[in-house]
Amino acid sequence: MKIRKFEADTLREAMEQARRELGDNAVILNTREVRPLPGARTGGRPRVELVAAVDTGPAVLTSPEPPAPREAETGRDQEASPALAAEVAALREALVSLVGEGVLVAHTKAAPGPERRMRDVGVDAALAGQIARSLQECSSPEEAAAQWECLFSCAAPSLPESGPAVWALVGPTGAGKTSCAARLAAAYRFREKRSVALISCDGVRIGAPEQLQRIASTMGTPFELCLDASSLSEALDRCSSHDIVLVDTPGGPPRDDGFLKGLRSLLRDGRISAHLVLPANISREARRIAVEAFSALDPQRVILTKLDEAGSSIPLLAISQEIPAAVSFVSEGQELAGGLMPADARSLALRVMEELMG
Ligand SMILES: Nc1nc2c(ncn2[C@@H]2O[C@H](COP(=O)(O)OP(=O)(O)OP(=O)(O)O)[C@@H](O)[C@H]2O)c(=O)[nH]1
Ligand SMILES: [Mg+2]
Repeated sequence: MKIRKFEADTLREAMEQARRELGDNAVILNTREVRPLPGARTGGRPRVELVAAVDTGPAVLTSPEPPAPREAETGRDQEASPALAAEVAALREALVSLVGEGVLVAHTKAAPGPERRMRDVGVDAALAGQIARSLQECSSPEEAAAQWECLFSCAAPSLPESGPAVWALVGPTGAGKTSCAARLAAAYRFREKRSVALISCDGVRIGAPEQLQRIASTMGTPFELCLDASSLSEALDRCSSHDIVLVDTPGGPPRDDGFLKGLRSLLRDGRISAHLVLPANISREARRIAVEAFSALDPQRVILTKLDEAGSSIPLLAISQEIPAAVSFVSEGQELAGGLMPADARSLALRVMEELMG
């Protein structure tokens, strides 16, 4: 293969030069506008640079050693023949010398394929392979979502046959527990017309109880502050006529055994069910630690928050496989009203498939 760079006043002239030198079979690899430096002789007019190539049979470039496959690459990546890899490496080197690394990166560093993207965020390799293969047969993200919604387990929180549903929101620091308590209270109070009470057990975060108390008073719902298990049980007795009692708990480091022990002890009243609030934007490792630690509280449901800050929806696939219970709600944004929605398997799958197929 012969590769040449041409420069002219217009694209047409540059193409003409390429055709003259390389013949009618020349293929244009890249074009760009070259702006002259201040004071250049060209009178300040931009010129056009064109890189073209023509196949001349065996490669005319010297081939370096084939590059060793990168460790993380397996499967099909490694099956490419060494001769082909060498030729690609030589072509790459020639192109870099002609057009520069930046242009080459912009043109050739395509996003990794769906399988790699899934594996990179922690999706089980076998599952990632299966999904990636199925995507090749799907004509739309909707079709793929219909096929893979089964991976997402979503369910509304259960309401007890008698007495109030008492949901304690637990999770890592800053996950969105207090926001969820307020949003759930607003949603059940105003949309579902249920009677709701709010309890804060957060004696840690400065201003947290006051914040919830203000929201409760705006909504006209009772509010209690309970800093230990016995005062919480007494408050629950007083809230027995309500439909739903939302208990906000303090955040803490999931690795801290003392914190978890304290939380378990605080929530020991049998009427309380834990709901794990998990932000979708935390790192894989932080998520693994949080899921493992808070699973000790046997959460009845998981609320996924901060979907809007997650950057990518693909990790939702991994999250769905890791969490210990069905997802009840998902949240986005910081508004009190509207940001919390019932979780729906099809729409979670669609978010992921749109990104993988986009
Ligand atoms: N973008 C975005 N921000 C959120 C979401 N949910 C909560 N937040 C914000 O995240 C921050 C922390 O939310 P909180 O509700 O105070 O979190 P927390 O889990 O109660 O925090 P601690 O009590 O300190 O552990 C606040 O600024 C919220 O407005 C969400 O879904 N999306
Ligand atoms: Mg809080």
